[in-house]
Amino acid sequence: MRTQVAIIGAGPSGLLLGGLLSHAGIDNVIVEQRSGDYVLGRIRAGVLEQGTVELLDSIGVGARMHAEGLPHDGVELCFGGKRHRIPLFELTGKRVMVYGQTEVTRDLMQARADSGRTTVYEADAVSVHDFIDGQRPSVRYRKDGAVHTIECDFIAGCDGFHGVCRASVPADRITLHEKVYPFGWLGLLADVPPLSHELIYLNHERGFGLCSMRSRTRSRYYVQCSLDDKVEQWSDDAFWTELRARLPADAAANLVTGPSLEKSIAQLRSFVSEPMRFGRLLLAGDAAHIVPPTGAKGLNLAASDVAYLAQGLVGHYKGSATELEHYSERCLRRIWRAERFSWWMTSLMHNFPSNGSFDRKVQLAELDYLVHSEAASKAMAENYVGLPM
Ligand code: RFL
Ligand code: PHB
Repeated sequence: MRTQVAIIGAGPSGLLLGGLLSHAGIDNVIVEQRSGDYVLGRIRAGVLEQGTVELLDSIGVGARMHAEGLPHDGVELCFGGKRHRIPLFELTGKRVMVYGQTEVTRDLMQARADSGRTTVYEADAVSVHDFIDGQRPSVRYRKDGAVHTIECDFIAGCDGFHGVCRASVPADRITLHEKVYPFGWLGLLADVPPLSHELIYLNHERGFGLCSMRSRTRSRYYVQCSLDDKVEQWSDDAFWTELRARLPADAAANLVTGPSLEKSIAQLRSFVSEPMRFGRLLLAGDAAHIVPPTGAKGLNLAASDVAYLAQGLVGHYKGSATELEHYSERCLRRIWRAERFSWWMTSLMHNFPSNGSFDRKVQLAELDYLVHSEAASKAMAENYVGLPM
């Protein structure tokens, strides 16, 4: 098989890049190791920045998002038993869209199926070759017992944190920056009406909590948990009891509980690999960087990476190398600002095992300042709704 761009991974990065390239008339093939149903079963992000919404609109896949997604004008921060609203729209003129990553993925998959472009699901032993110095890179994979090769001009590594692309770069060409946090998030999805019409981020002595949603009838909640916890140890009852204990009394009284549809534990990590281009291999999304989910930035960063990448590739095929040459630099500037914001919000909202009473008091003082200073609220709001591309 021969194509212009071979995309590894059919998560949001790979599917969106495929959509942008197809829209610009650039041929592409996506190779994914899992099945489509498996990809759709991973419950992850819920908050889209306006830039991400506009990108989905630009390739004509935004209709269901606008019909079913929930535009939010504010978020709440809760600490010391009180709720405080950050009026995002009032402070920035921008809102965010609550629409699950699963739904974004489903819409992109549908558009891809309609376009007739090739997506290979359940590809085994995917490997990438001849990208550093060669002009003719290739991708190999095994499917139904046979080995297949894709010859291409470029390989886009959209295969997530555990993917094969970053791992195939010679160690002396890449620099990794990493911070692992000493706790995780236990998430629960349930068909119960959300506690409130906006998201609530909780800072509590017992640990962080988050009340989010997927629709007016489906809620997504998280509680900070220990890294040693196993999801099987957490019954639904234990989850609801813990969440209720972290909520202020008025909110706890409104909490509607029900059986979980899904429960999982996510580790929190900050990670950046530099650069993002290695000859004809270009990394995008979680393959190149991870943020802790506290700032709701992971999927949005993946979207801005692939927007820059699509621009670079379109430029290349029109005869201009400049945009592709600056791909890493353009992405990394935005990535580091999102890394900083995500690290800051994680530090502000969680109970760190090493924190003493002094650190705890400083955390509360910072929250107090944040919600009572317009300048501080605005700085948070600007980052939360997404810095300009
Ligand atoms: P993905 O989604 O991991 O997709 C990578 C795909 O590559 C495939 N793959 C391979 N394919 C072929 N060959 C191989 N060798 C392969 N190895 C892997 C995988 O099967 C997979 O299908 O990466 P991508 O596309 O870069 O997308 C990134 C986002 O998924 C991620 O950043 C977000 O989910 C992060 N995130 C959030 N981001 C937001 O913007 N807003 C949020 O509200 C938000 N909440 C979250 C989150 C992540 C969470 N977890 C689970 C860490 C909440 C949580 C709890
Ligand atoms: C979610 O709804 O899953 C979600 C929302 C906001 C975050 C993280 C996750 O910061």
